[in-house]
Amino acid sequence: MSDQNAVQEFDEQLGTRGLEGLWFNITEADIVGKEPRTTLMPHIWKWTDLYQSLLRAGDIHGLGGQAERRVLCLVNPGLRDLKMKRQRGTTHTMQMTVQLLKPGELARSHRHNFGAFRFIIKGRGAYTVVEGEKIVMEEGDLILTPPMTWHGHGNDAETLVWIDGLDNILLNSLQVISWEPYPGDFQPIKESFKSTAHWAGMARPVWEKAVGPLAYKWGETYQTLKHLEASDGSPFDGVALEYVNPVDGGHTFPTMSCGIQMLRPGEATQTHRHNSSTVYHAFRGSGVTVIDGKRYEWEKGDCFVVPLWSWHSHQNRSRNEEAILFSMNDRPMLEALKLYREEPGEGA
Ligand code: GTQ
Repeated sequence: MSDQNAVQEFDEQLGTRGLEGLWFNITEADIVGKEPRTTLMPHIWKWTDLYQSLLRAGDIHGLGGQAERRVLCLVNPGLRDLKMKRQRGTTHTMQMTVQLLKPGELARSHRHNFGAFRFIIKGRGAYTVVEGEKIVMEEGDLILTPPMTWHGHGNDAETLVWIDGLDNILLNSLQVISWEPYPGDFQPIKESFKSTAHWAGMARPVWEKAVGPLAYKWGETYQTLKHLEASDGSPFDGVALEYVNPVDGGHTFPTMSCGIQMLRPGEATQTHRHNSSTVYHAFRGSGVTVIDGKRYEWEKGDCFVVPLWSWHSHQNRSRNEEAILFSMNDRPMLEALKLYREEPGEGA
């Protein structure tokens, strides 16, 4: 018997015993090396495609019955061929989606152990109900639905479009994901309106134990950005803010973080990379993000992904107008596991 046959026969024998050899051969070296390697790909979704597809989904798909939500998932081209839908995230940990709710519609209540947020991008007058508290949705607002909070959405005004961000892809890969419908379609709205969504500044009610619904109004967010306009800002991100969780002062969620950054007219950032991944939404203005040497030009409404360990820098293309990027990233998850790494690029 040739060596090759002996190797194959031995491998098969090991297999029947639930074993596999590890000899650190070339194949493993291909997968694991000195630097992180990712199957994620950089990608941009243009607003015209997103919006047209959403409007079409609005014509074709109603809510209620089989449809819990009317949502389009942004699927990373590097994950497109994975077998299960629940693995085909925007990154290997997070999902960004766009959602449409038409006037008169109700998206029934449910809860799950993955965290979610909404960032409102178009329209006004709709609301989300989180743990019985009715929160109005207006452009630029960020609204959190922490894990296991009941939530549903309603609309008695204009057609509304928002972005959802979820850490469901991570929870799925950890095999701990759970989801349940509200018994009785839509949760009742509380009469007494004392929402934690309306805590003023840094003061919070001492009798509130759990993290309830949280909302960050655009007016306050924008004011903070403008206050910092003349500051140095981050060399890599311009005037960049993280949405802090007011309950513990930490990241937006234990697993993921939301950010908003302003690139001032003509501002161009330095290059860096990190082993967290980021999904961006261009909220205002236009610019270009260079990812591993390739230019991704974005305008208002576009979404794009910067995979982990990719070199990247941003530029506002306008000489007179600011550009504002909303984003989500999985850095908190990496930090919690003490795995976070970051490197400046050449010249930074
Ligand atoms: O609106 O509650 O994009 O439960 C995915 C799952 C949105 C939602 C998503 C959800 C929701």
